[in-house]
Amino acid sequence: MFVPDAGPARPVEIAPGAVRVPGWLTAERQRELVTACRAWARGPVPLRHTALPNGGVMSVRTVCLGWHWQPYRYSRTADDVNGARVADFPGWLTELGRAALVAAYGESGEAGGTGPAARSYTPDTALINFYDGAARMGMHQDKEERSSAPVVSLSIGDSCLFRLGNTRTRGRPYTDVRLVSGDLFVFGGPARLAYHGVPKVFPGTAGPETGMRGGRLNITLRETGLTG
Ligand SMILES: O=C(O)CCC(=O)C(=O)O
Repeated sequence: MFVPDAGPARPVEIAPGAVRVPGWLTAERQRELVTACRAWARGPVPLRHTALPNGGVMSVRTVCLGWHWQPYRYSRTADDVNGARVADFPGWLTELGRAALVAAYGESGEAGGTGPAARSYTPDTALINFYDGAARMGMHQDKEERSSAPVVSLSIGDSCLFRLGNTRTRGRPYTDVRLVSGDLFVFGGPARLAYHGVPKVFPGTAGPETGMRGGRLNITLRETGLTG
């Protein structure tokens, strides 16, 4: 039900393996995702600020599907929140992830010839991040996964500055990209372990069509490579 309409969305390569597809999600599909995210945020595990090992908390609020992420591992239960098992990863999100790889990389779904074909992409965790106007995400790598399959990232609501760095350091060189509501961003192949982050959200930049009252929603789909 979430397969995108054939439309004007054209992929733009930001770096080898890292592709933005502007406006990939229609307004209707953004609303459907917002509705689904509202339900997931109610439980069984609530949306929460993730506690960091240094005693701090992330400014972003997150809830997970399939596998629960906490610094720096995955588990089936949210042991750092309420101990509940996270909601299942739905089949329609797998389809959405596969369609995203085709939109970003073409029919083969291959990132630079090194990624899996789109039809075998089997994301099994989703991190749903909610940013209010002051929230940020520091530069980090997504490296708790054992699979090297691409990360699929969807943006809804307020625009943000997304920073795509290199695979060696948190610093330069990096490329800043403005992600707006409906954008798809995929990073795989040579970009799979690139540092990335969100230094800024631009409050009040979303239109009313998403059904959100403010803030930014980001959904990342990943293959953990874990079993059990
Ligand atoms: O919000 C974003 O666009 C990035 C999210 C992210 O980097 C993550 O969940 O690891």
